[in-house]
Formats: sequence, C-alpha cells, structure tokens
Amino acid sequence: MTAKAPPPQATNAQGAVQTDLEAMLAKALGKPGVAPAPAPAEAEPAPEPQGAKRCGLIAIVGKPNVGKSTLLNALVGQKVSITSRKAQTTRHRITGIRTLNTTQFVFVDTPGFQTRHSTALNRSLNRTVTGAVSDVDLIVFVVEATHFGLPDAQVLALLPANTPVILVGNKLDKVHRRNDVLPWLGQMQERHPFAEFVPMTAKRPQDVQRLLQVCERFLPEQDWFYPADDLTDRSMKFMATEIVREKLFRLTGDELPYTSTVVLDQFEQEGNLHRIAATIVVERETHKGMVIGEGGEKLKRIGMEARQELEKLMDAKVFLQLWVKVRSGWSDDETRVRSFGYE
Ligand SMILES: Nc1nc2c(ncn2[C@@H]2O[C@H](COP(=O)(O)OP(=O)(O)OP(=O)(O)O)[C@@H](O)[C@H]2O)c(=O)[nH]1
Ligand SMILES: [Mg+2]
Repeated sequence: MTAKAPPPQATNAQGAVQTDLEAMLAKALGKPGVAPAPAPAEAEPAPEPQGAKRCGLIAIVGKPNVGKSTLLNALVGQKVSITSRKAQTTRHRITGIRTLNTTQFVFVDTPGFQTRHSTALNRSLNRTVTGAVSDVDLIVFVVEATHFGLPDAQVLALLPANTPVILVGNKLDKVHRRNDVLPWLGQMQERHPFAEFVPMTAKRPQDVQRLLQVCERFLPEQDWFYPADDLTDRSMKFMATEIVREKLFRLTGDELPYTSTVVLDQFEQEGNLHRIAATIVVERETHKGMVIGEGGEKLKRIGMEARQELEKLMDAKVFLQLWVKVRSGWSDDETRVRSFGYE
C-alpha cells in the first residue's frame, strides 16, 4: 500500500495521570512494572535513529469480534484492517506496521478463530490463525475484559508454549462493575503463564500507548523489516475489496457475513482516476435481494460509502462499479474458497 505514516500525534505524555486501572493492576498482580511510567513524547520517525534498532512480529489473536482489528488500527495509527460489529470481518492475515524512534512493531491481525461451523471458509480462516502464531516474537491474545468462555479457551490452546503472550482484556469501557476486574485477572493468571495483563479500551489512545510500551520490551534487537513510513504489506487492490466488504457487512443484516465475499474484477488507473469493479458473491437469491435492496438502494449506498473511503485513502478520484452474483454453496467448496483468494 502506498499510504505513508502521518506525523505521530502528540500524546499527553509528560503529565499523564496514573489511571485507576494501572493502580488496580499493580495491586492485583503484585508487579507494578505492568503499568509503565508516563509515556515519553513520541518523536517524528527518524530515518537514522540513535541507538540499537528493535523489530519484531506480534500476532493479534482471539475469538471473533473482540476488537482485534480495531486494536491493530489504533496501534498502527491508521486504518489498515476493516472492522464491523459482526463476526468474520477479518478473513486474511493483515500486517500493520508502526515505527517509533528506534523500534519497528510489525503487528499481524488475524481472523477471529471460528468454532461454530466447520465449512471450507472457516477451516481456511483457522489455518490463517494457526499459521500466523507459529513464528512470532510475541502474541497479543485479545478477550473481552471480565469474560472468558470456551471460544477463548480454544484460541489459548492453540498458542505455542514458547512464545510470550500478553493478555489484553479489551472493551473495558463496557465493564460497568469495575470490582469484577480484579477477581477476573486472578482467574486469568491461573489459566496461562501470561507475560503481561493489559485491561484496556482499544478506542482510548492512552491505553494503546501503554500497550505499545509493554510490547516493545519483547522485541529483539535487529534491523527493521520495512521502511520507516510503511503502514501495511497489503496492496491497494486488496484494500479496495476489503473496504467494499466492510460496507457490505456494516449496511446489511446479520445473515450476510457468513455467506458473502467480494472479488475484484478490475483495478485500473487513468491519470488521477481509478476504475474499480468488484463482484459481491452471495450464496442465495434471497441474499442477493438483501444486498441490492429495494430499488437498488442498498447496493447504491454500499458503493457510495466504499467509493468515498477509497477516494480518501488513495487521494484520487474513484469510479466504482459493483455487481452481485449468486454462487450457491461457495463457502463450503474448497476450490471456490481458494479461487476467491482465501488460503
Ligand atoms: N465499546 C468498545 N467497542 C469496541 C472496542 N474495540 C472494538 N470495539 C467494537 O467491537 C466490534 C468488533 O471490532 P473488530 O475490531 O471488527 O473485531 P475483530 O476481533 O477484529 O473481529 P473479527 O475480525 O470478526 O474477528 C466493532 O463494533 C468495534 O467498534 C472497545 O475497546 N470498546
Ligand atoms: Mg478483525
């Protein structure tokens, strides 16, 4: 992707207040190191930083819908992975890169681990997850703060024993009974020798900053893998289909996600104009109707929102054409699943 990193935002570094959470963590875990000192102000990424360089791979894993991609985007400082309130939003391994001073964080977003149905698509998503955790320096395991169910336990069981795992208890803003957090942390300590515990809200910049600091300690000293201003390894073509899929997920009912995908038909540049055509593939005629909507209104809205976002991302004019096609049973057909770009 050609998008470059924006200048880092100023943080409230110096006078940062020790949050109630940090105090609570220190008390619960008996190791105040988890809550680091207020963050030093971020500097412009320097091409030749002073001191030894650090770089490492950090996989972000968890059950569907816990906020992995929201967290990745916050850690990178720009949207590189689509998000929605529905499960199965992420379907690929997506790298998001953040370079701060001497350290380059290479985060890997993964699909939510699927435990409900064993379709060809779900098996492919799960292969992506198991592949992504196999050779990383650090794993960020995301659960919803104060929750831990069977789907979470199934993800935890997949994680390699010799890789440090940070437990992120996300969506802390939704936990109204703060007194539940302490006993929950205690239970989590029993489940796995987690390297660190970070209850947080992915949408809260201070929390994200704190997580970056915690992750940094686990990265080895070595040269960076990417240029300092790279944000992702994914191409604009990939982003185009992903953004259409995001709008599709966000603007349609709950049935669609499991049965739909988006395939790119055309991606051409003529000066400052990009001509993009894509097909939304669904499994049933009734789903096609849901995507198109009355008088074509829904499809028009999906196209309009996707085009606007792509124009901003590419800083160019976009002409976007969308089609809808029915391919009955595609998500349980290994050949079709592969031909639509899944592993
Ligand atoms: N309240 C609250 N909502 C959050 C937080 N983080 C993420 N969300 C919401 O949770 C929903 C799921 O977020 P995603 O980032 O798409 O979740 P995901 O884990 O990547 O989902 P899959 O890719 O489907 O596995 C979205 O509606 C987000 O806005 C948070 O810290 N607090
Ligand atoms: Mg996701």
